[in-house]
Amino acid sequence: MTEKDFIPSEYKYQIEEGEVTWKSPSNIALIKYWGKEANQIPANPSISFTLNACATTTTVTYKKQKEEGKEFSFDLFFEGNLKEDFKPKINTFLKRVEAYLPFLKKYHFIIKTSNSFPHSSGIASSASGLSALALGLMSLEKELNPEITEDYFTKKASFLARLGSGSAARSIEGDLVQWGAYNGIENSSNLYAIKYPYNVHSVFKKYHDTILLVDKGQKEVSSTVGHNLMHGHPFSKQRFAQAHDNLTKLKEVFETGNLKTFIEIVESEALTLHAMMMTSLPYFVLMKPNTLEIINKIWEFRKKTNTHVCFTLDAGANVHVLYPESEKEEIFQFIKDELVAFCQNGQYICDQIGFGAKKM
Ligand code: 2P0
Repeated sequence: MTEKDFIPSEYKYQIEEGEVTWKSPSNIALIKYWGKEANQIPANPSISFTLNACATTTTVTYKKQKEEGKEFSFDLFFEGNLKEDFKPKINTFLKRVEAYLPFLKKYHFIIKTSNSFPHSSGIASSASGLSALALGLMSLEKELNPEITEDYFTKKASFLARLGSGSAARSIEGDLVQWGAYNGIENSSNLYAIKYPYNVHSVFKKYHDTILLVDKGQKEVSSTVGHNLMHGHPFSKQRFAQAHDNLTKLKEVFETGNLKTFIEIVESEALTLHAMMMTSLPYFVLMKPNTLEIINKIWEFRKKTNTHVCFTLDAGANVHVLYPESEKEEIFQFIKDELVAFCQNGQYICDQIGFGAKKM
């Protein structure tokens, strides 16, 4: 499919008003997206676990205006309060998707959104937030044209979410989601994410992610700035090639359930992401001392116990601790005994692999 396929022809129906609510999860990348062209066209393919507990719930209420507006017309509520300062971000998003949703200026929207995770926990809400909003707008499109298929609905929701924020493209479906053109996966696309289409070993069917909140402060560097620093980065070519190689290796791991190799790839991806930040110009370090304390503790514990606990990182100091269901008691005990002490105010979130966004 190309961008053109997402431009609708005339709508069949007139819809005066309505309301829809979607709950959309966050996701954690195993192979990282870091580097992009315009409109969130990724420089390399990525793959993620969809999460379950970390989610945004967004209600979109729409009412047709007497006349089509010159600007977008919407009110935004975050956790019950009118949020003027979030409006520019939504406005930018609406501008980016307008060509694909030509009805936007015909309606007044009330957007009410809330997150399941604590505000400013350092967990990015762009993936869950923009995917939830994209789905809400797609629900209106489906009202206007009930003939669109489920497959088109899902792909276009991911496509629109991507225009808001790259990683949001991966938050529509579950449980393993791939985004970005890659030779080894049929129908993979830079435009939208797809559910990973091949066999996945049962060990990955129930995987845990305990998110350790090491530093809840505002990120010092926005992801958009970070992505852009991959332009002209001395190691970008090797990095992008490595992501393809890692995806090839991971494909085999998903088939066989080889956790040793899984750990190697996932931890290497996390550290490479941060290595890219440390070697860009300007350079920056988003890990905190406690991030490293936790990583070292995980390595020690894994060596001592032969369990399969591992970590991954986002573009921040928080640590995602990943482990299979069969080892959850032992590893969760370890997390409580030895890792939580390194969290800010002892805060952490127990999450696990999830199955995608839900209409409420
Ligand atoms: C990822 N991250 O694959 C990577 C790894 C963070 C670390 O995608 O500019 O918020 O909105 O496309 O998606 C975070 O960046 O950036 C991200 P934009 P996004 O999840």
